[in-house]
Amino acid sequence: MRHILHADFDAFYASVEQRDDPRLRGRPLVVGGRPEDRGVVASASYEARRFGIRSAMPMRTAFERCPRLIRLAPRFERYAEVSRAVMDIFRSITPLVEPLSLDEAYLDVTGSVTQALPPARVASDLKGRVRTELGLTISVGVATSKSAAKIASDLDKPDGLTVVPPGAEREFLAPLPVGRLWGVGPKTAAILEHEGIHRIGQLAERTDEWLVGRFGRMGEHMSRLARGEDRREVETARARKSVSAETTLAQDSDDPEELIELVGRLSQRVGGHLSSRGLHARTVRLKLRLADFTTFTRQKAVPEGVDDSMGVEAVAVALLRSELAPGRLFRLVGVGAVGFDPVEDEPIQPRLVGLD
Ligand code: DCP
Ligand code: MG
Ligand code: MG
Repeated sequence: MRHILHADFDAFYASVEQRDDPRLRGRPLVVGGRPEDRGVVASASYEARRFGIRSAMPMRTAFERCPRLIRLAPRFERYAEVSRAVMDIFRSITPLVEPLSLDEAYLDVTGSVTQALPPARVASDLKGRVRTELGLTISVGVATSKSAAKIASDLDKPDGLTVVPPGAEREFLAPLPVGRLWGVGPKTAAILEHEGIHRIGQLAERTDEWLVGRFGRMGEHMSRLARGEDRREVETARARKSVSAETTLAQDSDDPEELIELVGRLSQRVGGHLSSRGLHARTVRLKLRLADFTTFTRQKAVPEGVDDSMGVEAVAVALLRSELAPGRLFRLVGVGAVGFDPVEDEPIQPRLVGLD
């Protein structure tokens, strides 16, 4: 059995600002773009949330809800610095840290747990260290799987600690709204609600056939998560297995020119990702699906490594050429890069438009 924590800062950007400037503490504060530029709220302090102010809300609406709101422009460099510091604290208790964004990560702490030190203690010790060393609070979920830990960390914010006892995952999830499940966005949630499925427990009771009929492969995934089954491992960037891109052709094709052009474009995407992350791949892989859905891969090791679009493209196109034949119709092509050299973990942070 594994013990996984999911840790997430409370009101991250806003809390960093309140920590750095004591005059802002206890005040309704948001970080985000200017209302006159159609800016949006990136982060709202818990004082601001009492007015119903939330992330992604137009800044203008936020000011309507609370005219004495304080707005600050984001200082991304500062948040990145705090992020590095918290990830260092996480890595000091386990090497198995998977950052999800600047302010959150999964930690596999199985190796730290003993009789005397149950997972809940590991989590509360961690919260204590973050508070004393960084002057900030995190909320932590403790569970035997990633998805349960992530859901748990959000239930008792701010400064929360929620433990899902081993074996009680399904029971824990059952009363929660389906929208909490990983991968269930507002659209899927609406379809489920329409079918009378409001809680995760109701989803767990549906048969796989029903779910797959409605949602395809995604349905299978949802049903497993709803039953508390999630065997995904905590993956450090180091252990990250591949970067890939694929696409289904508008029409099955055996045209060499079209296929080579497509593989070139996919290679650009994969290569761009490698260069921007400073990743070095040792193998390039081509994925092919024929018109009859037969799917296979061809790969080539590159001892000197590839780290850019040109490198990926050269290998991927060579692999493709040996598969081309008149009348051999392809339905899907994909390009991947695998086998990375060690690099520093680097969390990805989505940025909202309209921030200044
Ligand atoms: N962020 C953003 N735009 C969003 C959501 C988030 O720019 N739509 C940024 C600002 C947040 C940070 O990412 O401070 C972390 O995102 P969270 O979703 O964890 O939100 P907070 O940490 O602000 O609040 P919470 O206490 O709910 O975690
Ligand atoms: Mg947060
Ligand atoms: Mg977060």
